[in-house]
Amino acid sequence: MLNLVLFGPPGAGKGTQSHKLIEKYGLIHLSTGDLLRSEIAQGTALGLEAKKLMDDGKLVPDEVVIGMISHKLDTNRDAKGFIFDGFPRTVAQAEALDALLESKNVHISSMIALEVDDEELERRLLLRGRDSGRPDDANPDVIRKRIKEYNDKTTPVATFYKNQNKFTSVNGIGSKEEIFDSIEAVTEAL
Ligand code: B4P
Repeated sequence: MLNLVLFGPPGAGKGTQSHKLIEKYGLIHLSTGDLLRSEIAQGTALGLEAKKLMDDGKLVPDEVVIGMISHKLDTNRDAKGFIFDGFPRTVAQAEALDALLESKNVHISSMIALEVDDEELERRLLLRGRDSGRPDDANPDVIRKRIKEYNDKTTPVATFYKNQNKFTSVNGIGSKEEIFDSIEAVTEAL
């Protein structure tokens, strides 16, 4: 099984590159951001709670996202592999993911991190906010808060995978195709 974690700050292009990887390798896309936005669109209790945090640039509690991922793994037992997009975002989530996968006798193949500077992240997210109306992309203060949450709580996840010799980073600046070529090279070498 090919199980990839796509890693990087908000707006690094995880969602964009996930779609290209799915096209090429036929993997199942597990995006916690998309799963949460779907809960919000359906107006569930979980969605209402998540919306408040997301609109404020904060992370949703670990147990909520771990539960969503566990459910998705159970409902896709015949998958060729998964792309974890935007998950894990804390070390607790990374530990929970390892335990979940171990119970199914599978493991993470690699974490691929997209490196993009803060100025470019802000530019991309504001642009998307204008086009998509995503509330967490519309406000520069919220964007900066998301980047701070990433620096405080999410960057240690890279060390977690470095310690397992599963970490590679690629330049996340350039055309979407150029970046995909770099990701593909890492994937083919696995
Ligand atoms: P996510 O939905 O995961 O979104 P993201 O980090 O903002 O974006 P991504 O990196 O996928 O960027 P994209 O490709 O779309 O998270 C949203 C919120 O959900 C979080 O803040 C948090 O509150 C909550 N959440 C999600 N997962 C969680 C978890 N595990 N635990 C707790 N909370 C969680 O690209 C962004 C833009 O850049 C797009 O417009 C794209 O077109 C553009 N772009 C992409 N590549 C480009 C390139 N090469 N050049 C120029 N522009 C590019």
